[in-house]
Amino acid sequence: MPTFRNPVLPGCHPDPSVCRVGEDFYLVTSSFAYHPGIPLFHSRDLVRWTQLTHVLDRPGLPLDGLDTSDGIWAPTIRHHDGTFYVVSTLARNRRGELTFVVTADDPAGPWSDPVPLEAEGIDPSLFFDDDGRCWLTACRDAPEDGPGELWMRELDLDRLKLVGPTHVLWRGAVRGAWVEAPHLYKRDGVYHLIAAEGGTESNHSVTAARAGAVTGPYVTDPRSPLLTHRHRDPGEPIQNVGHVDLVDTPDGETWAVALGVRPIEGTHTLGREVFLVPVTWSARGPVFAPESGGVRLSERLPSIASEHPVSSGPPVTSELPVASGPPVASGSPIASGSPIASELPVAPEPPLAPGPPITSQPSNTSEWPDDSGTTGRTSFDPPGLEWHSLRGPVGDRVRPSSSGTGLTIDLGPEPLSSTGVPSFVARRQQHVRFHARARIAFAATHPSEEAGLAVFQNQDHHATLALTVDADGRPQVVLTVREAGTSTRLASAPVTGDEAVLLAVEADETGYAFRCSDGTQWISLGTIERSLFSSERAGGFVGVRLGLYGTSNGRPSEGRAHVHWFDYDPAC
Ligand code: 6LW
Repeated sequence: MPTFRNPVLPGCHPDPSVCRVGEDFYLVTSSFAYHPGIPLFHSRDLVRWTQLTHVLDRPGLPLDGLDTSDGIWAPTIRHHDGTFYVVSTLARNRRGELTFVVTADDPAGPWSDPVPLEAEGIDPSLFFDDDGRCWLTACRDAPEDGPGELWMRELDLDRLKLVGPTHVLWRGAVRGAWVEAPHLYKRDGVYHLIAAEGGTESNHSVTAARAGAVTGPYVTDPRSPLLTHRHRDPGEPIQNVGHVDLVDTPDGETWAVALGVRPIEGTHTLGREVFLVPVTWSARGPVFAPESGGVRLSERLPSIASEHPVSSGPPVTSELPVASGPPVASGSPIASGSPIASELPVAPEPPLAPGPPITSQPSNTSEWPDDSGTTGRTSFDPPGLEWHSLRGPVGDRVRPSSSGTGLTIDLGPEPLSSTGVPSFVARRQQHVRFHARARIAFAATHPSEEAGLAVFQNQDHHATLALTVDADGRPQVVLTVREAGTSTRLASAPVTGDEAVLLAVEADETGYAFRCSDGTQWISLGTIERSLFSSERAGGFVGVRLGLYGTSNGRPSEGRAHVHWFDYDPAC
């Protein structure tokens, strides 16, 4: 039986929502405080997804000042009568602040400016009934018999305005935590309200209610939860499953996209990822994963994928050669401060040449790839859709170099620990094991100036490997970690300063190892344990990103760094 590998979107892609138009599927996910917002993906087979655009591709909604995990939450995408609709919420301090709708004729854009809706709470969704009426559902605090409730109001499509009375639909089956992520479907005359309960962590679950009329009354599906891994061994590879959206294929199958995580020894760093789950329908409603009862790493292919094995999209497999780093040998000892840093062996003579080219080869097996992450070298001409900034555009400060290749970073006053808009661009970490390297030239003129590589969870949990100068103006590379809001300088190494420097991070199940080289040898600056960057330790809703940044830490500065290239390669 042909199979594919879950997750179909690895790395931080939470709260997936999907719709189909003809043979084309479109999927959106949350983007939190990252800009541009709401990535939109296309697929013909539900397994291979290519990013088309961002729905929020220009500034408009105020993200400045937000925690990394606030911002744009849980969008829903729907198509009706030639128009695409995305509804979502701007969250602040973990509360819905503004629910809005955007529309487009073409999913690739342009998308309209956000139109505010008078909607309380979070997780809005749209349902288009057979009679052409459109209903918005969402969740909010329950004034009594709480903690949360799903509610509904009609959306006037001509005016994009909520009209008529509010209908309270349901307070959940499992209770104890908010009922959220509602989506409504109609099948054989029955309205199925599918929701998430238990919170997005280990008690996450899919629950349901049904009604004979769109506004209810909704009756709890007593089979709830219909999909969950809350009862499973914590050692199982996929956990926290929930927040589903359903879509029918042209040949009549139903599939769900769900969020889930892949923890290692209880912590995960890649964020909440998108898993594809088969669904059948019974007289009692949807049956998730009818064969296995759960979300699987290896799942049977949708029949449309078997029928059209070479549909458009990214390369089918990613059997990537691992870019082996320069050899490690003895060299300058470095100061290593924190208990979480461990010394690595030091290295000789690194080649400063780019790593091996990345190629993709077709798989010989009957299993589809597990790896749809964007990989390889970035020369930033232009940066791909996988690159983001925090809380707003930074194109005036971080831009493709005028020389044609590479990235120029004008230092910004904001450090990565701020909730402003730092001179920072980043992409998702999509593999537990990876190598990332950057070739960076930067001549700091003051110890407050720094530019380099960042492993970024949020403003209070990240590590930087940065070029700067010491108090005497001597160039050096410094490894700094920030945990729970406290920054600790872990190690430093002198560099010659007149050449570009290689900065590298390699990660596996245990930690992130940092190295640098100015062309003479690799110097190891230490390893930070993996769990420091995990959602369990950092809190919040996002996964790790790998980024490039430059800051003057609040001082006026004309400093400018040049990034020749950035490599990201999964490792076996
Ligand atoms: C999302 C909600 C949730 O809106 O987290 O815990 C929020 N569940 O469904 C952010 O992803």
